[in-house]
Amino acid sequence: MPVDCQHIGVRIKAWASVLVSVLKRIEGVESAYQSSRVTLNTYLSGIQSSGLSHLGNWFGAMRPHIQLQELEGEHFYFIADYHALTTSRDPAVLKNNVRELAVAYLAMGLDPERVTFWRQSDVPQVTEIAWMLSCVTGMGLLERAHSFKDKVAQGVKPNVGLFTYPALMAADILAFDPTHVPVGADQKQHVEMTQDMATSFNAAFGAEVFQRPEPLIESDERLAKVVGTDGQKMSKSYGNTIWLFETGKKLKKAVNQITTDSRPPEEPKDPKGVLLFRFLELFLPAEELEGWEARVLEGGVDAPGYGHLKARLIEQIEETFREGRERRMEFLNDPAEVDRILVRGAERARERAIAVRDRALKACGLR
Ligand code: AQP
Repeated sequence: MPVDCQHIGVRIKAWASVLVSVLKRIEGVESAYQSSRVTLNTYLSGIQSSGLSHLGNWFGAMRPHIQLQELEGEHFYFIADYHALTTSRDPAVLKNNVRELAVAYLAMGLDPERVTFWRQSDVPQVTEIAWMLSCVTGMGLLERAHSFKDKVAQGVKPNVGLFTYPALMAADILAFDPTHVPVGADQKQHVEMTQDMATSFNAAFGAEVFQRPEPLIESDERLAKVVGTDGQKMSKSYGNTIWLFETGKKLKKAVNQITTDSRPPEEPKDPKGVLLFRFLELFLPAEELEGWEARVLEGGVDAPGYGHLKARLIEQIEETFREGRERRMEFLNDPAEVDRILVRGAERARERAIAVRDRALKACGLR
């Protein structure tokens, strides 16, 4: 039978154009679906009141939390005071840390009208959920937690609370059905454990009780894992932090803790090997930063010494948090307003957590 090549070519072209239009439609549906999901997103995260919030907490967590409140969706942020109890032994210090953390969030722009903001211990349903999750969590999962292992390696004497921290954290999250958990890179594993616990519970009782959330981490690694004055991850328990609102002589003292070496200013140096630049990168505009880097790389009589770089860093930290420091004083002078915000937040948070707790109780036969 003779083959009509021209005819086949026309048919292939026609089919190709139908296929392209179908694919375009699928793409359109997908992006419409994604944008409809964006409006439904629920963001949730917390910070331990185990000390004063530092630059790592700010860049890795608090700043993204405050920026996210601009997006449509629901926003939940809390002060993890039960978590702080794993290390805290001074009631007055713990109380003060809770207040300071609440004030820091509010001073830096968290809007309690748009965000449900509360103290973890005001929502006891979370500890009930933590118990239910512990009962479906293998010891092996908790034994693999990097954060626990790092703390023990740093000489922290572990207690059971520190060991089971991931189960309480999973409950903190799952009690509110969030879709996204904005955290620093160090918490990625804990959010993944939360996903595992949600799946284990649902599978164990054959019910869709908990929703698996996704971690949301700054894509810029310098922000996702801010280094401390000794070059390790900045962490309250490592004693290498710079407090967000530090100023004057104390700020100078903190910045002076940033490890440097004894090489003279004239000696050309690779900025990548100078810890101070990890801090300058967080604060200076790109163009200015490049200028300092070029001068350090070149060395010679015009090269800045570590003292110059530290002075510039101090100036920029002071400037960045000037307004926040002023607002902090206003909130510290109005504790009743801070309490009112936390109490109202806890009421809203409890409502949500009670519904999820009841779902879990029912699924496992306790109700
Ligand atoms: N260095 C950091 N860089 C970026 N993000 C960080 N976060 C903490 N340190 C850095 C993020 O801050 C949020 C709250 O952390 P947390 O205080 O609740 O617990 P943490 O991660 O264990 O912080 P610390 O300072 O190391 O506390 P301690 O020493 O008390 O355990 C999280 O989103 C975290 O990723």
